[in-house]
Amino acid sequence: AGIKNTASERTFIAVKPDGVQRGLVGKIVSRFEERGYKLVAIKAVVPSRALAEEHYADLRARPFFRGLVEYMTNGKAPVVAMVWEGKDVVRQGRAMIGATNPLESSPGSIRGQYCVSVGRNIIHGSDSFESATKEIQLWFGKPGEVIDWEPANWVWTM
Ligand code: FUP
Repeated sequence: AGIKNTASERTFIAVKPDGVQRGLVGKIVSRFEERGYKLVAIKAVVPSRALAEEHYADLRARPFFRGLVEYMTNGKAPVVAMVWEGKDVVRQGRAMIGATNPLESSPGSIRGQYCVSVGRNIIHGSDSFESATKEIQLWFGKPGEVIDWEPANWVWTM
């Protein structure tokens, strides 16, 4: 393996329908902005079954898979899908989100502050560089959907 430049890597973050219904989109966006990350894509979308199944393909054999896909796709609220960019954002994003199991998510994390149930854990974040690449392509695969832009230098420090 070569040296990977994580200074400007990107990750896929999604506020799930329960997070949208609870009005947590702004707070979640704020956390990433305030940490110093750059928002390079955002949209509200009710994913197709095919998209949700592909997104969670690794979990296809798990007992909760059907319910998870149903919840993500039922359209009672959209998913707010985002791409965030910056130093170590894949691993930092996971740290900010907190553990999957609510009993293990630290109280300062997003899940640790806002949810108690693994099946309604309000947010998704890519778990590796490879997952991020796949998920960004899956959710924002059309040309021009991810927008590079220059932050003002007084708020952007590496
Ligand atoms: P995470 O990457 O933290 O979202 O965790 P996983 O990829 O293991 O799980 C993806 C989603 O499946 C979770 F966000 C919620 C759901 N899930 C359950 O409903 N029950 C479980 O026991 C585990 C996961």
